Amino acid sequence: PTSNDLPIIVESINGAPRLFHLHNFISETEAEELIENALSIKDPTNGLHRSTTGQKHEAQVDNRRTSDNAWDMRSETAMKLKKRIFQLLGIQPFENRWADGIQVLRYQNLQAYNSHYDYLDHSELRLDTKREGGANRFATVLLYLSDVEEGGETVFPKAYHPALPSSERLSITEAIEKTRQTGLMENVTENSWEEKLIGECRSKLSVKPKKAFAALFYNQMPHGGQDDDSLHGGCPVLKGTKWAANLWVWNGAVHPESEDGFLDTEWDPEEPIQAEFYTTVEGYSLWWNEHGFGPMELDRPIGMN
Ligand code: PD2
Ligand code: ZN
Repeated sequence: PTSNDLPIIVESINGAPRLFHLHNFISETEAEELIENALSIKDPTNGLHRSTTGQKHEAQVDNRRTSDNAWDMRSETAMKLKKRIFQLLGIQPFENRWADGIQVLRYQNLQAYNSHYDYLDHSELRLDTKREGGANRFATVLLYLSDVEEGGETVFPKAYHPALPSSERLSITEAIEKTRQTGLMENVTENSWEEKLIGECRSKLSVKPKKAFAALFYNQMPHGGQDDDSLHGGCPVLKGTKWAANLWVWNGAVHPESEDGFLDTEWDPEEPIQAEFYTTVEGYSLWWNEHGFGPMELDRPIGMN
């Protein structure tokens, strides 16, 4: 049970992709605490900043993800929610290494996250979940922290809402046309990715954001591999501000320890050596001879070539 003391209800919404609504999963107070914590984090890596895509040293600003985000790695609320999410997914005991941090997202007017897969598509063997021991993002839990006046849905463009009669399905163009008539899209450029996404948001399967509401979907197939139907996006906010948070849960450790490196192929001396450094103690910086790579963050590995 949440701190509301109401029973959590898991409502099955769709089969492909596997999408569930979560009722009473997060309380209004917890939603407010996540926003307050995000606003109070001052360091540039974890505090609220323009979102990037790609992992670690490959991370870069992406003009198809225009939101701001913060990483809540250690607040009491974030840890409590992480544990609740693991219980929900039936992954016990709780293993912090099997998830990224709680990521708090803020979308202001017209900000959005174009459709993507949360499953990381790398050629790295350790990310291949069809191989024994391979780990990747398994499930995504989205926590909606604020009401949004218009827009800001999470959309699954490969599916229609299963309860929508097929005679009532709109094409993307029809949905864009209809929304343009409401006057909500005056500042949306014609033929932009935001316009197309809005068309999908208003015709395909989507979850409407609401304060203290939550949703769960799976990025992997039951026997491993990416679920191609799990493509999803964060719709442009058309009025108001959207606050949300996510947790990407893996089916194994996010960052395998070196002794788990059994999946790696043999080392080829022609290949550059890569290493990842992380610390469990605060206050350290990373140095190689005279070269300082900067301060180390807890739970934020620095990758090196
Ligand atoms: O904020 C969302 O609705 C959203 C949409 C798509 C979040 C994510 N993806 C994500 O964090 O992966
Ligand atoms: Zn996503």
